Amino acid sequence: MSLSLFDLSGRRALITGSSQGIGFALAKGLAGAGASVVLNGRNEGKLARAAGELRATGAVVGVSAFDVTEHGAAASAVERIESDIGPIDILVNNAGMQHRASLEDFPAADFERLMLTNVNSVFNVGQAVARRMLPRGKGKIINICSVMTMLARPGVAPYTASKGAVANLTKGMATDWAPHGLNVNGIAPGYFKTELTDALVKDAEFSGWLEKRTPAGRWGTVDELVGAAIYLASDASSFVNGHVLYVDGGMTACV
Ligand code: GCO
Repeated sequence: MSLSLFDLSGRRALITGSSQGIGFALAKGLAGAGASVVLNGRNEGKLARAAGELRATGAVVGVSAFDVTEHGAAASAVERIESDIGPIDILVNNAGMQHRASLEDFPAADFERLMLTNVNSVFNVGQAVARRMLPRGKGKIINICSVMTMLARPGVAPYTASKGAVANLTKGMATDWAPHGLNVNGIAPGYFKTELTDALVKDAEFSGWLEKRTPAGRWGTVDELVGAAIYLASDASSFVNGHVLYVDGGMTACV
């Protein structure tokens, strides 16, 4: 009985920014728990390749190419998914970007683009999907935060601000939408080896610091985020709302 709490059979998940990295790993993981998935990204070629790789595992995969920073595009894409593929039961707001520079030199245009990609996207897609989940009285929304939700680091102040905003938007969404049967929570990854962090992984000095700073003593691998996503996407978390689950090897538990 207990394991069936985590069964996602018959559920459909939309994962933004899922042609690579954490998004792709979460799509693969949710599919492994029985969900059919819809991949999103801006690049149709990368999406098609990711969908092909996932279908090869037996997963049921759709694709929806749209720019999550555009409110109208997100609304019409969600409408197309719901009419052409089917209702969205699970939304993972994963799309995000990074730009590293000292704050005094940080270009205003890059600051705005980072906020649009990391924060506005959560509102754009979250609102569009919630408008369909609310009348159904159920739905799961998972927003990808970061350890930078809680901690800053030199050179990534805008990213830190954006991930703090995502965590509080998660709490706001939970507050407004839990009365209608939705569960809205966050996952805050620590340092994982992805395309986004490749430059850091290759930096021996940074990697050495990271391994000392993390109680687990290592970088995470993206498949280690799947369990948290299945939990928050499933009936196992039916009374969990507004929670940000840190998956960080213990980094935020210690100085
Ligand atoms: C960076 C960022 C990212 C994430 C970190 C924790 O400089 O790329 O700090 O690495 O914030 O992985 O999620």
